[in-house]
Amino acid sequence: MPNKKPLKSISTGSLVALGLSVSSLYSGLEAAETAFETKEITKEKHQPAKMEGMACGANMNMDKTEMVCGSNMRMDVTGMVMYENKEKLPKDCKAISEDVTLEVKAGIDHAKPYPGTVFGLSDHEWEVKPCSRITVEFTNEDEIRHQWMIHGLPKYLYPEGMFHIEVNGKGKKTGTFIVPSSNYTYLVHCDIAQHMEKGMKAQLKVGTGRGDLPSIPGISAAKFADSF
Ligand SMILES: [Cu+2]
Repeated sequence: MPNKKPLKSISTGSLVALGLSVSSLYSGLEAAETAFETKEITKEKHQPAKMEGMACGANMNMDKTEMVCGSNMRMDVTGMVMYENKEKLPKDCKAISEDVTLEVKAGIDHAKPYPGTVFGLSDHEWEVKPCSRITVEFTNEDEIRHQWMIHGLPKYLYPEGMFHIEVNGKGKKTGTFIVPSSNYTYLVHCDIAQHMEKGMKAQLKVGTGRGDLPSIPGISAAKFADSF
């Protein structure tokens, strides 16, 4: 076979050399990534919002009053709102384009229209304009914890790129955040174990969005279909 010869001509030495150069390239990339991460972390350290959020653990009174941890976390025995942002504009937004209120209900009753799911949300998709300020009114109709959690927001405004409402049992919590200008599809879910896998997955499209995420009840098929 004609293509056997070139294979033979690659000696162990050259393979080792190739391995070394690939690994040095990799470690170079890794160093660059680490440098980037360090920069990101350094930047985040200067975010007062995050420090305020982290600093208030010691004085928690879980019995009665809602506790406010800086501007970033409100919590009481019924739940919490984390990394709220009502005022700070994303760098790419000159102004708030519009104020939107999303009324979202969570509970097992909302799973009924979608076979194979157990937990549900009243809506699985929302569309907003770029640079919208979004207020989520999140009502939990079950006796267990549920969350409305969004990922992928800019980390210089939202620690871990996240905004999060949690309601422990029946009740309602409201929180606000501002999205950037890019067309993007953000993941929204409930992070309690198996709740997303069993139906509590949704998407927020900003502008034209960027396609549909997989496994959104009523909207998109699973990435890996069941074999049964
Ligand atoms: Cu849940």
